[in-house]
Amino acid sequence: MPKTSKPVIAVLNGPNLNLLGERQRSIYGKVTLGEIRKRLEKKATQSGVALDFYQTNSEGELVSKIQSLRGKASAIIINPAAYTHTSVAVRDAIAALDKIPVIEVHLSNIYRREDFRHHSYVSGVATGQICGFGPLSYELAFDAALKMLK
Ligand code: DHK
Repeated sequence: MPKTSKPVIAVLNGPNLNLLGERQRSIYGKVTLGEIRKRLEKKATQSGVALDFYQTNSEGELVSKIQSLRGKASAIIINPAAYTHTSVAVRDAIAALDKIPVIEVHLSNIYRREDFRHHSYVSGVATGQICGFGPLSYELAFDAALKMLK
C-alpha cells in the first residue's frame, strides 16, 4: 500500500497471473503482468492517483489484502483468476468493503470457455465486470475506476 495523499486504485491479481506472457499464450496472450503494471502506472501518474498493484497465488493472502484495503483504497480492480470460480472467501471479503467501486476483470472471455468458468462468485458483489479484451481489460477497468472517482 503506497503512502500517499492521492486516491489509491488497487489492482489485485490472483493465482498464476505471475506467469502471464509464458502461460497458455493462445488464451492469455504474450503481455506480461509487469507490462500491464507499467501501462497502469503511466495512467495513474497522468491522472494523479496512486496505484497499488498486487499479485498472489494464495487465497488467504488475497483475502488479507482485500481486508487491508478497507478504508484505504478508493477503487479496486480485481482479477481473482481461478478463485473467481471457487472462492466464497474472496467474495465475502469484497462484500465487507466500504461502498467503493470494485471492478472484476479477466483477460479471457470466461463465458466462451469451459462451463466451470461461467460462474463467478465475485460478480454478485462487484460493481461491474470487464472480460475478454486481454490486457486491455485492465486498462478499460482503470478508466472506469477513474471515471467513478470523479
Ligand atoms: C484467469 C485465470 O487464471 C482463470 O482461472 C480464469 C482469468 C480466467 C482471466 O481470463 O484473466 O478462469
